[in-house]
Amino acid sequence: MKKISILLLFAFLTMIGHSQESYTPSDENLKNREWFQDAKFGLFIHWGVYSVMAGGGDQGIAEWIMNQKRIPIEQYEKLPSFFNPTKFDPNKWVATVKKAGMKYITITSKHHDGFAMYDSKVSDYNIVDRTPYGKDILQQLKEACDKEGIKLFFYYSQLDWHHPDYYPRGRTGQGYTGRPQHGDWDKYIDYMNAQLTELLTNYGEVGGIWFDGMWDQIDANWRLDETYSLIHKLQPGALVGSNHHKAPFPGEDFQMFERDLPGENTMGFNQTGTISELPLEMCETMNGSWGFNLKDHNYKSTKRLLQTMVKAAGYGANFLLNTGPMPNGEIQPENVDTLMVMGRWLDKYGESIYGTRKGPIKPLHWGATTQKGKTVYVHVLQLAEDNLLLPKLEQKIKSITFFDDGTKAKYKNTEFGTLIHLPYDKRQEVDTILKVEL
Ligand code: FHN
Repeated sequence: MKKISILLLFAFLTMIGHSQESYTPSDENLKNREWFQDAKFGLFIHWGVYSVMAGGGDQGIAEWIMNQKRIPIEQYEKLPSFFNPTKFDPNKWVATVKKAGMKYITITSKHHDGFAMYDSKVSDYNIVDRTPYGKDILQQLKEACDKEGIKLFFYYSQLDWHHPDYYPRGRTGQGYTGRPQHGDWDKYIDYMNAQLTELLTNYGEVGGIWFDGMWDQIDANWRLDETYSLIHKLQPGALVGSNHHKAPFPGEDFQMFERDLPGENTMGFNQTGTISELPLEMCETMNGSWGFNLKDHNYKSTKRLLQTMVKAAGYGANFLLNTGPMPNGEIQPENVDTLMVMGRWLDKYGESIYGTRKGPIKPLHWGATTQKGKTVYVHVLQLAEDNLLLPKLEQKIKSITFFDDGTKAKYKNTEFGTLIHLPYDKRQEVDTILKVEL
């Protein structure tokens, strides 16, 4: 009995060291969670000094080039001196985001290479001190976002291939970097918390912090309790999420899925099948790279991206679509084209996406459902037949109309569900939307 209680106490103590067990989100935070779920569509931006190398001639490499090409810190540190994005125009970025129908931006403040894209005072390994450009990207972007009512989230990599105290090392950043084989882990966490403090005090109200990299050594003592409490103390409304590829830990405000719909695991990242009750977000690339890659032209079609966004919405998840800006500061024209097509689609069909929650029927092979009040939007993404059997809904159906022209759809209720007639001449290339009134 005594042994069991000691074990329980130990388990409890390790748990509280790990995450913010006692966390109760503030009213502001809960309000922002609602805003987040309404927003549905955001732009992910992977931008750092690695963009200068443009993937180094390999298709699958961009922001990982330091690790994949085993570039020692001494050499990699030369990259900032080539980084001079004279064409960076934050207002233009934000205008693109707005036209795309996106409501927020999540940008890398520091990726795994450890280089801060803002004016950090706790380390001179940052854009202001080390590049000829010499200006704070985040500051400029935040000002542009504020003018247009776009929320800004900061991506922050907990994994660091540059900091000497990121020791013991995890699965990556080993051997080649030239760092000594010793370091003080707690000093690294202090450094990280100091940088987060800068991000949460120098840029006004931020949407939230998007953590990544904990998967490098998931069992290390990350002192999450301290970090999450710090964020929630500095900005109670800021949403905390972490791409650790596990079910959310206490203290997190949303759950994210990398390049997979919630619950799916085609990429090998989502090791847990858990879909939590927290707001959800799926992030996706437009080609196969996060950062700018000159050789990666494997662009996904706008149809595919729109359909993924719709399916994500069917799970109640936001769609965070990525771009890797070029080293001159411009967004790749191919990406702008894609965003414009998506924006035009949302101009017309946004009612069935924004402000909705997951529908009564989980996404199936033919499509997905979203819901707002008593209206269910049935998104038919692919269907070979001219009839759709919609599984039984709990509430009685009052009417079914085609979103496009408002005409009534023919349907009949059967013991298996509602059979809806979908003639081919009513079909849309991307998504045939039906409005079902309950
Ligand atoms: O290693 C990163 C990768 O570079 C990128 O930032 C993505 C975005 O979700 N996350 C990591 C891998 O899980």
